[in-house]
Amino acid sequence: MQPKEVIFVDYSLLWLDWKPKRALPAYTKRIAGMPATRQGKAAQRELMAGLKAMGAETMLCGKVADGPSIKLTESLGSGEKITLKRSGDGMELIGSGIALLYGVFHLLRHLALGEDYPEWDSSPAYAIRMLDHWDNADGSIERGYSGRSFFFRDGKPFFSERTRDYVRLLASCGLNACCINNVNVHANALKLLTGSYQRELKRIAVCLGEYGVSLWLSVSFSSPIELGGLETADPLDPRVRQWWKDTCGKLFASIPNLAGFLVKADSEGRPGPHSYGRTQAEGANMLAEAVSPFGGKILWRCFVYNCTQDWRDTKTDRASAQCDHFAPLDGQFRGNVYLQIKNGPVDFQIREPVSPLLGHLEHTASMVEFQIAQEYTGQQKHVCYLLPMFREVLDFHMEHKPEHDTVKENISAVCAVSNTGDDYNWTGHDLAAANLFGFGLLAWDPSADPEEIAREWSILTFGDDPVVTRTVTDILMNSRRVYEKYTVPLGIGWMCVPGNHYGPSPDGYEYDRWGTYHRATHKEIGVERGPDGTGYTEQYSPRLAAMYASAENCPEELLLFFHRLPYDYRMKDGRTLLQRIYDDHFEGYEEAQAMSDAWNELRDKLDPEVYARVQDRFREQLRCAKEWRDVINTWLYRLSLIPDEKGRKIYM
Ligand code: GCW
Repeated sequence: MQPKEVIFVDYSLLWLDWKPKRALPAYTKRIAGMPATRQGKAAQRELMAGLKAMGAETMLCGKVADGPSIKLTESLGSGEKITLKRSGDGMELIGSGIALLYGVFHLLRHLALGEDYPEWDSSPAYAIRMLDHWDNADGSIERGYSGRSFFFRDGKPFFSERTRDYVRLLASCGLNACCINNVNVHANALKLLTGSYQRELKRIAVCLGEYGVSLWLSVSFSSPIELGGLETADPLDPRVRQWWKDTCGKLFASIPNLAGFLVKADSEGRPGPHSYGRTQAEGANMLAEAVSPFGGKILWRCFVYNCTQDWRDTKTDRASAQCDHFAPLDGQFRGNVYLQIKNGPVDFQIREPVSPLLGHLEHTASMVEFQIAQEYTGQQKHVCYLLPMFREVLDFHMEHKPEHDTVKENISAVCAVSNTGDDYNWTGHDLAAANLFGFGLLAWDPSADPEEIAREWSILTFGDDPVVTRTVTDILMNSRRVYEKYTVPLGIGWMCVPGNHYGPSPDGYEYDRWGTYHRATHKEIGVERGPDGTGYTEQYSPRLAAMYASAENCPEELLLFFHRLPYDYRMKDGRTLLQRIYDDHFEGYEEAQAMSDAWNELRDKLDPEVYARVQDRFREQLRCAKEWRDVINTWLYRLSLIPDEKGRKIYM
């Protein structure tokens, strides 16, 4: 006889690990209302389980309760809009099944935060609030820093209890869409389209659906060749179009809750319409037509650029590529195509200007793609809370229209590259879970305050000791600026080790094909992107173009993104450019040290394992920050032979 398999839940529940509360309002004793939908029932179940975990003795009362209660009133057809209102001494939640679920999580969170009557009347800002997984079928994750995939194992989709808990985490912060496989679609993942893994996919899809999360798949543009045996993937070829229609017919019929495809085409070696002399619009529209009978959508990435650039070519500018390729096509995409635009016109760096393409799409649906996987921002070994950056982008005025011209008003959806894996704590660094939670809240309400989110996340995760909350919130809020200071200066980006993108290597990409150059000499550094340079600034509205084109008016944190300047260029505060870079690197390291010291002060206030895990990460962050500081400063000193004015140690 086979021994029975014992299943251990070997992972944390993050902010859903509700802690016992001393005092809960009396209404938490009773749940009234009888939701009929699967999502409504999930809401009721979550409410019951959450309240119990907080220490309430809750009972289900049927339609009406005798005494103060939480009443779940399910109203069909009202989308995601949720109302939480005080009703006598109780609370009433009104909305569709999925809205009730969002309402329940809101209520639980606010009870955990100590609020008795958290009234809320809210609809999400975007209909698609998405996480993109770069998970491969073999279980590895491209740019994954927290273990292996929990969606794939041994070449196939994989379902476990963890899938359910993941989906609960997503829904609890308002996320409602998830693409489970890498945009770089490798051999095994191709088969996701053909029905080979229907059973496994369906299980995942059904589980996601129960929590209102739609399933998306990344597909390869040349699937008709790779899977269909055709010799072409030309989007205008009738056989290719028919192949996609037939394939979608079968796939959508067998996978409930499948919402559409995410496509990386003509990008970093991936196949796409350009190979056939067709435009990005012709490529996207062909797929859009194939998914449209099933209400499907196509998320088409705009990360199209020349990745085989010759470093001797000083005219081609990778930053311009998104706009060059897509702005002229505005209006040519079908209604069910969303253009997915990377934050950062170049690539997810710690500091880049807002992509100008976000101001050029009047007639095309668009979405911003953030990256909470910390590829260039410390790989979840360094603490780097990204919400302040996301807020800056969403609040940015593109200045093409007199009003409603901020990024958050121009886009129709948001997504982020996920930072999760099968590590115990899901995100490698315990503090990186704040990016996951925060991204969800911001996707629901782009005006949410990153500091308030950090505070809430800290209380839900570590309990409500005010010293812990203050310290963790401060660490999170300072972390991006600190990381920026000890790594790459003033928006220039890169300077990281090629390939794995971790740690310093200032010339690592300098003579390479990826179009990411600083072109530093003994006198000056940077690429001029104004009208006398690559002309990139011209992609912005006139006032912004003029502002960025002038070194004097350009925001200083982006100075070297836009300009090539001598080391003795005077910054606004009188320091030279070089001295500012030296100072930032020395200060950045010291501030990282201060964050680590602040964490150490919490030793007696935290779970010892959590404390030690984060302390370990800080050790590595400090080692690496010192490396960045010394390599960048020494490299600049060796080029310029200008010493640090304060006489601090630079290595020769
Ligand atoms: O920044 C680059 C990453 C690649 C990634 C690519 C993309 C999935 O280094 O790993 O590929 O971006 O966004 O497509």
